[in-house]
Amino acid sequence: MERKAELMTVFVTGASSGFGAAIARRFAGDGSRIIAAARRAGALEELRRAFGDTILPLVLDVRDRQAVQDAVDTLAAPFDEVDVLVNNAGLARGLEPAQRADLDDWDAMVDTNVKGLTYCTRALLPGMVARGRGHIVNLGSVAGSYPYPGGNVYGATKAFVHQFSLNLRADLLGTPVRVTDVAPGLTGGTEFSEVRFGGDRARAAAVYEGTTPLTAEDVADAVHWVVSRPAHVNVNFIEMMPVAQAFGPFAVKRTT
Ligand code: NDP
Ligand code: 8X3
Repeated sequence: MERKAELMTVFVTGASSGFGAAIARRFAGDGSRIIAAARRAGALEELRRAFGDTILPLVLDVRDRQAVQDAVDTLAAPFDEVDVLVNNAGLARGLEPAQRADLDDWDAMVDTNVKGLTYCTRALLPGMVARGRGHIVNLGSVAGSYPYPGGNVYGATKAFVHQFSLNLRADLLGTPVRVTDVAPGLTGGTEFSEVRFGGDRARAAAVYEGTTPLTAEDVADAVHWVVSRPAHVNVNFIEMMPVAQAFGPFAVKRTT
């Protein structure tokens, strides 16, 4: 019999799509209160329609440092004591080799996956420490551990997520606040590849063709599992892949 997570207040970034929406639904299913943050209001309203007033839709661009701080400072009861922050908002843009990549794409990934994640963390962490209760779950990626062609800045942002997560634990020793990096591999059914390929649906679909990829619900399960461990257990890192994915040999360029 699965243990139900204690009812909590969970702040999920990127809740309008993919993993974030699945994570919001997973915790809302327990009766937890969800602050569902993203830039697009429509999907957040859908969550509220599905679960009622336990969902607080929050239109927020995590790249906007002041907006993040203002949003956290003005959270009203019963949403003002956040127990869990899921730093999920993020994106990949492009798959070009570094020498041809678009600097605007690189900026978007650094601003969202790195800076946005740190803004949300810095805004919510003091309250967690003061209340003696909290968990930060960061969405990393296998791209943060294993290089691949065209992964350049995207993978580097996820390597940041991994090391930042571990360094947070170092700073938080002596507090009960927990930190976890959840790093999935190939996961279908989200907008990730469509965003990466600038809206090219056919190219996005080809990424998953002939595979059974992970789903957003698989990732939501992992996030829910780490949060629902007993309070003395900190899961530092979970890396997960579909069975259809594994590792290749190092690439070697040979002269003929
Ligand atoms: P989706 O594109 O489906 O979802 C991304 C979410 O992030 C959307 O809700 C989007 O909402 C939100 N978002 C993007 N930019 C911002 C911003 N500036 N401010 C607030 N919200 C933002 O992707 P996934 O669900 O697949 O990915 C979620 C996370 O998981 C990302 O961090 C991604 O890097 C990571 N990941 C994905 C994998 C995959 O294969 N799918 C595998 C490993 C990790 P909106 O546009 O409304 O703002
Ligand atoms: C998303 C997985 O392999 O496309 O983080 O980088 S991958």
